[in-house]
Amino acid sequence: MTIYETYMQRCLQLAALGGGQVAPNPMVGSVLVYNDRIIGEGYHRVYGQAHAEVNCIASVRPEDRHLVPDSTIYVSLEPCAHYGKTPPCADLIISQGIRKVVVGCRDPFEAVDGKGIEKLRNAGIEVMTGVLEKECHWINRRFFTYHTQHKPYVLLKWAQTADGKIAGGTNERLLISNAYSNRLVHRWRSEEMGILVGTRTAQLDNPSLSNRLWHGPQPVKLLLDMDLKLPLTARLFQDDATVVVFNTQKHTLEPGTVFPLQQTGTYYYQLSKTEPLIPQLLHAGYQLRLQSILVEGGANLLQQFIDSNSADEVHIITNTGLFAGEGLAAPALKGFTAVQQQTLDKDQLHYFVHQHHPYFPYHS
Ligand code: AOF
Ligand code: ZN
Repeated sequence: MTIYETYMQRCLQLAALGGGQVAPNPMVGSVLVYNDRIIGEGYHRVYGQAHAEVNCIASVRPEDRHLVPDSTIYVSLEPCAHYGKTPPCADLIISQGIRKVVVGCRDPFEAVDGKGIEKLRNAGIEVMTGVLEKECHWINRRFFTYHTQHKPYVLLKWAQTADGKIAGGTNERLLISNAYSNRLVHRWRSEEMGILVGTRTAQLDNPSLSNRLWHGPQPVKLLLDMDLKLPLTARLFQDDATVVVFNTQKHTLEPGTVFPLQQTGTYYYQLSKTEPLIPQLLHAGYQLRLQSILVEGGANLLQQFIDSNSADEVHIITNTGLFAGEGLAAPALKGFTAVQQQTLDKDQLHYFVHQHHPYFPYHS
């Protein structure tokens, strides 16, 4: 690892501390280094508040202040160039007299998108880019997918038996998961902006789609129910979360509605019966500003995401001690590689994470 990578690694550690607090903004970390000594550290802590660079520079002790212009600032994401909820970080760096900036990766957000780096260079600052670029991109993969591909980052999740079944012979529920995996699933839910299920799953399993076993934010519940078959007595409607029902009959979301909404409740989003489903769902997710969606079933919906090459990551919980024999087969994965396997309890529950391009270890 080069010295630049070492300090960028520190930026990434700091950035991760903003997890769960800053979405839909990216997680960003920054360090200020004078003569191989860190004199300042900061990260984007809370959505709408100070950016990483601001916190980093503010953290410098009074006795080190005079060292700032001769220090190098490291940032895991390009410093911003725009007036958003806070003034541009590029301006702050310039006003501090800092002469060298090391950037992890470019910010794809259209108000920035290279303009921060350009602003710094125009001010005569030396800017080095692309240090641990893949890692910096990975930590904000939801934000990047949303801004560059104009769709949410899609994660699929299911639980299966040792012989690859997700339901029993007559579609009956199998007790595949346990307390460990239930809590893990609730954590996964809290990390995404939306959770999607199809009608049959909602009818047969009657899931709450809540994350009550974890302390993170509750994502928007997304129900695919083209013919509005699910009764409002279903469990997923019973708490005060926001639900969006994708259907072919009615639309109650005002144009321009974006998440997070001020008011919770149940909203209807109308889709076309004739257009392909998955692109419509991805477009709706983008329009509603959902940067990520966790799809929890059923098998048919999951398979449609896989077949249309629209899934970015797959999480599978496997109960290696349970064999179903007859039953509903788990979706068939194509073009994915397992990048992580973890044992969930001492005997039989394991979980696997699959991705398309596993270029470095999974950390989440
Ligand atoms: C940075 N450093 O720590 C972060 C940046 O609404 P605002 O003002 O908070 O701006 C949000 C945008 O700023 C966000 O979409 C992303 O492009 C950038 N985030 N930039 O220089 C940071 N969090
Ligand atoms: Zn900024």
